[in-house]
Amino acid sequence: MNLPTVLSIAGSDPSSGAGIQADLKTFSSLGTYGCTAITAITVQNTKNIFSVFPIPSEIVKRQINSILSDIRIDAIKIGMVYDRIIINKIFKILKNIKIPLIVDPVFTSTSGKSLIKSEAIKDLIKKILPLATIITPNLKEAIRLSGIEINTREDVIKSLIIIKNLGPKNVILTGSHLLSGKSIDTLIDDKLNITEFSNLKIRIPENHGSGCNFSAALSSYIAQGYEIAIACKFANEFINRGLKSLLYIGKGYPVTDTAISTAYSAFKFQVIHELSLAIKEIESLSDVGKLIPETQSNFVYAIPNASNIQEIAGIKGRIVRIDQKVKASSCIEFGASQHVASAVLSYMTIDPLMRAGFNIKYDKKIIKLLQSFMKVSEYDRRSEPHSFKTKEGFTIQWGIKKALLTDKAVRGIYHKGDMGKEPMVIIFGRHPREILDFLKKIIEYY
Ligand code: PXL
Repeated sequence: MNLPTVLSIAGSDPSSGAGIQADLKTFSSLGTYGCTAITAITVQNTKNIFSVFPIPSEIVKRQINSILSDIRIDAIKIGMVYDRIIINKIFKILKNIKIPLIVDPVFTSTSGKSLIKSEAIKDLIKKILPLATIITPNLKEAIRLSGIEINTREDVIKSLIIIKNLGPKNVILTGSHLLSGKSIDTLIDDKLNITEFSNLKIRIPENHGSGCNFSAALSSYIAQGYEIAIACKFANEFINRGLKSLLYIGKGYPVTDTAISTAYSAFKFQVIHELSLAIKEIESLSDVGKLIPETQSNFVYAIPNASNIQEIAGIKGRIVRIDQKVKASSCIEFGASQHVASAVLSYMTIDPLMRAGFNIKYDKKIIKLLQSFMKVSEYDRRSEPHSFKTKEGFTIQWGIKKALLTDKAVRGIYHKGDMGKEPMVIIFGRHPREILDFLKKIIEYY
């Protein structure tokens, strides 16, 4: 078996938030094999960089050559290069090599320490940038490279055009969240198309290593053969997941979690697997049809810490009643349910472990039955503030939170309907199996 490979030419960071160590972790977590050529040893922790020791340029050159002469490399990533001699050695090796090159123009650390000698910046610009398939400046680096102030989206585009004219085929300006509070990465590609990637709306604290990890993820995806715009989209998603779960490993800046994406894929797989087993079992129950409402049912299960309905799996279509039994009308997909998924999402803001949900029909007898073995709460759709009613998916979120105000350990929540809205009960569980057990109990006595 073989994996796609990336060679990272960069500095060492003993705290492993950035540099070579971060690159290797990101490569591994994305299924890529990482090789390294170390340009400098930094002495640092999460608070500060204390000193930088460049590696003799001849040794940098020999590290790169030893790898390229032996291992098939699918992408090369350049990070901290520090001084003119190292840059020129790297240039001489790479100028005739046709491997995709991803350059992170590293100038200073988050703590404000210089990671390149000032006289070497022009060498990086003149020699290395024109060789690059793509470069990944952040806002500060883009300001420095383009020489213009960046205050608006128009400035972002202006600076991208200026930087693209320095010679790289593509440029992606990362994390321009400073401008709008949202994390946006903006790509200018070889045909001068502009594409924005954005999906994080939380405020991001200053952190250590997100730039390295973004370009390492991008390098992995390019090594795996994705075209530039797709690789950028995936790298944006990878880093957003890392930024959402920043690790406070030291007393200083938090670092981005590079393992979360592996865990994320595993969670998604597990959720689909568990849900499909539970659905198979429901389909085998002979008397469950009587619980299905007019508008049919859905069965949903969220990944841990889901923050939107795209992270909640459900049945595309519905679970439909066929005589006394039920059948899933289609496959399981993330983002397939709006209604029941919104209810679970809402519940998870109060108890993150309550990740599964199933809606059944409302009947006084069912409520009585539920009350005999679980806590049940109610909300009145008619008392919802008007401003919520007009927004898609808000009623259910408002209702669930309202029903949970009095008691947090509720497993059944119902409403008795509104104009044109069927009354409904939603059963919640920590796991689809728990919901199955509830359903079996209801069927038995109803
Ligand atoms: O994130 C830029 C960076 C790159 N390389 C090394 C670093 C840092 C930031 O601290 O230490 C080695």
